[in-house]
Amino acid sequence: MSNFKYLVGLLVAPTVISQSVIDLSGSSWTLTNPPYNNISVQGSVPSQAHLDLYASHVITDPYYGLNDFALRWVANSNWTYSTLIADLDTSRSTQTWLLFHGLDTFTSVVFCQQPVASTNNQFRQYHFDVSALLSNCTLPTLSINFGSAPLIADQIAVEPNQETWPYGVEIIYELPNRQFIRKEQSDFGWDWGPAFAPAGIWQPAYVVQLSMPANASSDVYVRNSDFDISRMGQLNNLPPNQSAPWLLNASLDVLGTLPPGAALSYVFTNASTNETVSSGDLTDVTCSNGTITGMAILDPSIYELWWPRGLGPQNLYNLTVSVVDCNGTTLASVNKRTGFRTIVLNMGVISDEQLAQGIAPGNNWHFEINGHEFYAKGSNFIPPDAFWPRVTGTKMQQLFDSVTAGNQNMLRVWASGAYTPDFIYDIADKEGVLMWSEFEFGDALYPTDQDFIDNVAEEVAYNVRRVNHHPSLALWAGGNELESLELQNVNQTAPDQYDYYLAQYEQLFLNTIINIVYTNSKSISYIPSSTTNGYLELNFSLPEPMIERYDNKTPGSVYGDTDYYNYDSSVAFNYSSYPVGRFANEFGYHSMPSLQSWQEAVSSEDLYFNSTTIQLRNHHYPPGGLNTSNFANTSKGMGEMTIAAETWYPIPSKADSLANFSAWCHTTQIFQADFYKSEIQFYRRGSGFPNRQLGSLYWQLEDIWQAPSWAGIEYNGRWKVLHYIAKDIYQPVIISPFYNITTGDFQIYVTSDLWSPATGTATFQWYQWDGSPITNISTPSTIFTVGALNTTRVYATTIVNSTLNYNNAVLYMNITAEGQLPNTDTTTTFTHENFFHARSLAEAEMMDPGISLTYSNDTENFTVEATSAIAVWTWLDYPAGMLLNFDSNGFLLLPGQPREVSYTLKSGTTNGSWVDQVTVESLWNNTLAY
Ligand code: BMA
Repeated sequence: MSNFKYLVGLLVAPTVISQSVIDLSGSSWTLTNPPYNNISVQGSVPSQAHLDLYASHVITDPYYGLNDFALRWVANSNWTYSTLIADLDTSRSTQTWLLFHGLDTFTSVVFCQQPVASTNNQFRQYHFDVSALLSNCTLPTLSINFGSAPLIADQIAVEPNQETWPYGVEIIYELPNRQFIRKEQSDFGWDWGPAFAPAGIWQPAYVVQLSMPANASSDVYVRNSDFDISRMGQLNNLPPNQSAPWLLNASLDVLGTLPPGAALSYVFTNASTNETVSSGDLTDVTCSNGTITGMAILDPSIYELWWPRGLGPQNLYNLTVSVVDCNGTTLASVNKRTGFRTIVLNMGVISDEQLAQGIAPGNNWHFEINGHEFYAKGSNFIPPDAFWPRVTGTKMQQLFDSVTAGNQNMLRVWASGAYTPDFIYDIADKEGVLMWSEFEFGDALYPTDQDFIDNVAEEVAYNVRRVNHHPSLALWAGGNELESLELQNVNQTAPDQYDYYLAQYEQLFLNTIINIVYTNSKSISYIPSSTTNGYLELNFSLPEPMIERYDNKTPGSVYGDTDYYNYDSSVAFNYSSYPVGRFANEFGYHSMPSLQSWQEAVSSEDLYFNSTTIQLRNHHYPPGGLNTSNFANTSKGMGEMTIAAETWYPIPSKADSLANFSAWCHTTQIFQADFYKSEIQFYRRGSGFPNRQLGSLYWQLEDIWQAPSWAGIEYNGRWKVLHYIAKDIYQPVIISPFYNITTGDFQIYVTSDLWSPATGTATFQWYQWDGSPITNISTPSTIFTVGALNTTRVYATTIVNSTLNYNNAVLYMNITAEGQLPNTDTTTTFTHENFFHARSLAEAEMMDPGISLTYSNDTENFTVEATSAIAVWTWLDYPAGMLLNFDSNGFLLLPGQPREVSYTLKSGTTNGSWVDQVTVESLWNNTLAY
């Protein structure tokens, strides 16, 4: 494939000739490894060296076996991508620019065999005027030399006067010193991923040639733009007036020279009908440093609001903003799809009105969409691949289909990957998934010398401007666990240096970054750190507008969001161990991927629970360096999964070693799902408790590769037990049990995140495992009304030994309720079921449920039925090599009550023969030794 050139014809006077944009994407590149140059293979753009070496069979699949370690040499090498730029006009009188949307990371750029520049930030857009070099060019070559990021990071770390931190502040996963460089932090390893530290032109690259006729200074090319739609008078982090007009601020960064008197115009079209909705000129136009900015006040009555999934429709508009010269000629246009909404993270003081409602004093910590509080249901998004260039739109659409099928309305885009590409935000806009987005800093403190700050400032401005128009953009956070973990680390290990490092933290996150966000966006809230107690004061007239609360808490008051991990599985279902905050932004426990996923990455002789390969692919706990013969850390994480499985479920011990491995993997997934469900229902119940809890985002949505992790979706898109269970417990109206093992106190609540009350009936029945009802405990049905975003108790008792044989008793509960989904005027019937057992299922007197599975060609659904006893954690499974999800899975079956299960086929099969390979099991199968 050759470089692709397109001409942008301008409909103007004959003196202006066309501009030319050459897209450097494709495979007309060569990849070599200086200084040895003993490797020379076809390279491509966008790509990274590992991917091109793999495509050329120089290396095997980086994800296979122990290649995480074996391919360290690739990260430790230098790589050069070079090409001859076809179609480059070397003769014409033009202004010529090289434009890179992403270089990963340390490069020197050489054009026409002459040095252009060097770069040191994966997240910046770079543009270089190479007009002068072109006038001297016989052979238009471009070569980009990438230095080894791990080696350069090590060199930067020992530069004179370089910053240091107390031991342990930088969490080292595999490769050290990531905090000195502006590259995806998890490229150096994380507790769920490998450490490939790839290098390459990972985003599109262009040559832009602008016409430069003698009398024309008016050819411009838009390289980036910022569209901000807010309510008039809106200030960041504060709830705006919902009846105010909309304010559009548009700002275009251009290559070329803006002519005197340049103006801006806009057109909104409805994105589904293409009809023009409004158009006009922007006012207050200013030009400075290659940026032209203007504004318009928009009549709110003509735009439909955008809502997250489940809360209303996702109305979208295409906005075209054009640069127009004084003759009325359009010089350049940029079109972006956007939407009208306000989204605010409200961290304001709890009001008297809220206090009167029974909400605990302190500060709020919840999101408001278009002025409405809502319950944020979702998970944390990590890089979907260690190599971004191979992340396709199809894969991301499938992932977001899983997110929305899973009843999630918000993802937290975690802070140590890469800034999300626009095509993913576009999917989120369309699907109605809010994206809490973060700057790429995590689990370390960072330097604050001027070069570092300046570099970060460019990165932040570019990315804030690039993505600001997406209605799915929900928040900017400075970084991951900086306040809750990093500053605490310093405080504990070196308290005398706390003020010094705190000042640096504030310089970066509460001075530099916040001001860039606030300058470029009025519509988005900011927090310096993902988990935070919020602010003490927000004052826009101060140079540092946000004064943080830190631990300045009043006893009895509730502040901030929570981050909770507890690997002592013995207390997993003890509600008193969970944090009581306003919002849960991280919590979780790791599990194994399925056998089908393992088989993609591990040879058959290594497919057993604690094989060397499996242990070394488990990075919880991370190796903490490059030593791969120390198994102490991974053993601890493997042990945690093992103990949890053994504590809470029958222990698989199958004669067939592969079946045993599969059963073990699956049991770790059941524990994970069980634990998350317990936490999610606790957090959701908090919506009606004094802490007024309004969010649950579990750790983590998806996997970066095939390995043990906190994910609910495996690397190939397959749902773990967790994703099914989260789907179930994220339904709008749920019933859930709460048991205090110490007192025997047992209560059942109905919780709703609808915006109006729902009314229904809750029923309960205790059964023995053989399916026969237990009648000596009274369980009358209850009629209930649950308020908007609230919870109500529908059952309370005390469970004591004398009334129940704990090990032969399971309580089944369900609800049917009528209510309205937000922004609809029709009544919907909501149903939900749940079950409870007071003791570990490891001790339960379970019986063979005799499960049958049939498939109907007419309905194209499966029917699953327990014929002889209760089945718990009923699990339908499907073969490797295809992707589907069932509409429900991991459920309880009462005997004689068949359940129809539909599915969504996503990829991998063209004929229906797979339906015969679908299997069904339940936890009972763990007791069988076949
Ligand atoms: C939190 C996250 C991640 C990490 C996860 C699991 O610390 O912010 O950094 O991967 O927990 O340990």
